[in-house]
Amino acid sequence: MDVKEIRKQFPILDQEVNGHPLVYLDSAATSQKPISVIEAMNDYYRGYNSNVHRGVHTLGTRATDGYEGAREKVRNFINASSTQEVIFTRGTTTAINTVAASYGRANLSEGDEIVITHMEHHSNIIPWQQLAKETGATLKYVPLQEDGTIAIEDVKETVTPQTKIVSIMMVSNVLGTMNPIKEITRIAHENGAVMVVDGAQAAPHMKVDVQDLDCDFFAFSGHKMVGPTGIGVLYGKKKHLNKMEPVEFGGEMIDFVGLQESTWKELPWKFEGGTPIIAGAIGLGAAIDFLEQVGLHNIEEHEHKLAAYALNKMNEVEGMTIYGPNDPGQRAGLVTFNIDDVHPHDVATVLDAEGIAVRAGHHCAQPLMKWLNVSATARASFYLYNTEEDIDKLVAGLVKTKEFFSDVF
Ligand code: 7TS
Repeated sequence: MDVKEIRKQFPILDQEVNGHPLVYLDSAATSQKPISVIEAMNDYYRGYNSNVHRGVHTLGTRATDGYEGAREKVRNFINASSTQEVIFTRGTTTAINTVAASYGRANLSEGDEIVITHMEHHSNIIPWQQLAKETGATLKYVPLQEDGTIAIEDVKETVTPQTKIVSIMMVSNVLGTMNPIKEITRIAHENGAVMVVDGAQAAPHMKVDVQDLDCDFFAFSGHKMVGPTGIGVLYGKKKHLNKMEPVEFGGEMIDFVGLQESTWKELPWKFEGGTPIIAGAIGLGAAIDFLEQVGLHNIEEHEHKLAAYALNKMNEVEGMTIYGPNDPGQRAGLVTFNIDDVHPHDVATVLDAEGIAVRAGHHCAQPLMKWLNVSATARASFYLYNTEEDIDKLVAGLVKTKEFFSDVF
């Protein structure tokens, strides 16, 4: 993998911020976009902008081909068995909400259980809280190990025959932990529950095979995988999607409309009410082309190397607390940390003055912050365009932050 060549495809990286070359270490929040993705969307708007699925005119046909062609790219990317199982959504959040509102409302009632973990992102907590309130179901949490991993024994203890839904992230956006989703899915199925996977931090970084995982639903966002904002995917097994009611009603998703009753289009369109996110889907298709050309295995390996390098270097800085598994083999390409006596927002501000972009805050995971016993942390997250040099600059910035604050106090 030639990172130098890859970087040339991301024009945004070639700029100075606060007088320093930009070091972008916030890809877990959103990734940057290569020229091919930007151009694919430009080409659509400049050359064949039209609505899809309706007209016979030439531009409309091209737009439909682009949109449905992107669906096939997604199908192949996650190895779904059919494009009927690939629903375009606004992102991970919308995808999980769709499962909760459609599958959840139809299948849960008082006495049933929903199981999640203490490390989930808010978008994989709140839809289930709301569903539990509406249906009288109970929301249960799998506890975490000291090092921020999930023990299979704890999953076995928490999931029971009353559990109807298990919903767990594949990779943590805070701890970097890679969770044993295949094993957890097996436990969910043994208890008669469906398995929902929040794949927002997995799909961009490793090869995902939904058939191998055997999960029932899988959600991810385009913008974290070099694609545009506003587009994401809900994968669902056909046997569930066929029985599920749509959650948005209107144009595009109907077959026959009468005065009192209507019928729905077949999968996947019954879940895509209204004019869809055409440019976004086309951009996501180009993003998938880009990632596959580099190779998901190469990306994963590169990020593991960066994470191991970062853990090593950052552990050498005095007063540093690093969260999540110590073993780089157990974590994806991000490092969440705190420096003694310095607020993470101050860390991020000092780093920003050096042109280094990291995220500080609760990372949309307040229950996890509570579990870690902190109010906030700083996080550096890596992607295919980051280098060891970026990490050297981060570490130099952290040393500077420490010096700055020890002078102040
Ligand atoms: N799930 C996980 C694991 C995430 O990391 C995120 C976004 C989401 C769901 C929600 O995705 P969306 O595209 O629907 O917003 N995570 C982050 C983050 O870590 N920093 O900013 C956004």
